[in-house]
Amino acid sequence: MVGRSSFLIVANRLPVDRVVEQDGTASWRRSPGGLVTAIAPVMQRRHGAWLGWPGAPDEELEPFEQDGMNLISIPLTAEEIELYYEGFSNATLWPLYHDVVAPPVFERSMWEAYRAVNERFARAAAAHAEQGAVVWVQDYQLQLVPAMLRELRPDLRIGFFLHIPFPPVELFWQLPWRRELVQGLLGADLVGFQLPGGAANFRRLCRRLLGVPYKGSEIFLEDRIVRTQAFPISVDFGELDEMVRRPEVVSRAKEIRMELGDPEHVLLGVDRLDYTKGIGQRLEAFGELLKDGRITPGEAVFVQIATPSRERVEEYRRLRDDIELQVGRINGETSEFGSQPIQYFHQSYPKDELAALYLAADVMVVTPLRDGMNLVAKEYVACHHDLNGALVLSEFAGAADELRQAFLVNPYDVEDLKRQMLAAMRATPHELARRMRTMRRRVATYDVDRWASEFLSSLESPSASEPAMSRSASWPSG
Ligand code: ADQ
Repeated sequence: MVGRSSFLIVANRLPVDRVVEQDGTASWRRSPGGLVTAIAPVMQRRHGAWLGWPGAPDEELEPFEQDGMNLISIPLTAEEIELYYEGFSNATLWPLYHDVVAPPVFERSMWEAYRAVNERFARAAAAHAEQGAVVWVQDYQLQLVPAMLRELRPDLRIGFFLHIPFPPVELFWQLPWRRELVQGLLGADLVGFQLPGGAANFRRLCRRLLGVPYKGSEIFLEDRIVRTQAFPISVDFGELDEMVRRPEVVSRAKEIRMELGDPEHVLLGVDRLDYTKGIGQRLEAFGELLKDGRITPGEAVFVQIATPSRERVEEYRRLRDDIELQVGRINGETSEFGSQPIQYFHQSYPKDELAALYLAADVMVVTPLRDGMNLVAKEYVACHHDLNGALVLSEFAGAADELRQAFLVNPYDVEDLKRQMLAAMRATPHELARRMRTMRRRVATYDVDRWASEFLSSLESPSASEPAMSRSASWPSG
């Protein structure tokens, strides 16, 4: 039995995946993905507890320890997975917060499940937190938890971080449950966003929707202050930088280039297979460059790695079919015997294999239509101590705010995509080094440790609002 903790992470998923060996024995392995990559090192240092769903329906587990973290499992039924996770989180909030690039689904049953599951997380966090503990709630699946938790445990210091963009007021307004959602977030002492623009959108929304005033980064409720601030997330620069210097990773990178037929340019895309990532747009642009004769099939190879993602959500199933059809069409029209210009892989890879791919790539193509940050762009930069390599980066990724020396591109503009991809392929080593050096300085300085420690020191600083004196948050009428 795990006791109460003074530091808790509350996230949709536990940071582990179950693996079943050939002999049938099951164990847990640290899972890939942005959030886990970012927070696991901090958790291990602080010996905290992590609350989350273990990843399979109806799984009731006793708390257990893994990689120096206490893990507390929150069970979900198959119906809750469908309505809360695939439904309200990924078919309603995900598209709504990403500029409505796909139409959001508004369904009452999904909302009800979202509320019930958020309540379960809040109760579990209340039960496992020591007096005065720090609780850090993660992401869009749990936006009601801060207020629910404050209601149960006003002694806690509660932080919330949103990993995806916070949309402009005009888009958020569509949500039938907009009031409840904003009130949920205002239960936190500190609400963190990737970019200052997201924080500003949130403050404006609070004023318009609830009539609460704000000044600078502070929102004034009747009995306390909620701070809002941007904390751009980052990667473990040191770990990646060390990894790509290992002889086995260096030789694997060389081997990858050989296996690809040793083309002059290796272009690379690495994404969860998600409609916000602009995968179709970049492949279309690459296909046009081939068809226009601006590049030849032997000259350049595009490697697209697409991690399987949310495969039970309709929109994602359709996307997979569309992308695979598109890859087949472009390859069919442009391949020569023995070489296919687009190499497509619908698989997950271990970290060192990804690092070797980053190292092998001359041009990293990151073209989301909207993205909170995009860690792939920063991982690529962290892997190029050789100062070789070009980053083509969408203006709509949060990372573009920091990585100004990338070949910035508007992914909605196919001509711009073609221009920037060509410019990246044709740039001189001197120009690439100049750009890469500045970007590396930025990512090395603002790494994931700094992200987490800045959020936590802001949450724990005395200047943050004192824990509420009353048992519940209150809002002025209006
Ligand atoms: P994601 O949308 O998942 O994250 P991203 O930031 O790019 O997007 O993170 C993906 C992570 O998964 C990267 O660390 C990458 O290395 C890893 N990955 C991708 N493909 C992989 C593969 N085939 N095999 C193994 N690993 C793979 C959300 C938001 C982002 C935000 C992050 C963190 O949408 O905007 O940057 O959270 O806050």
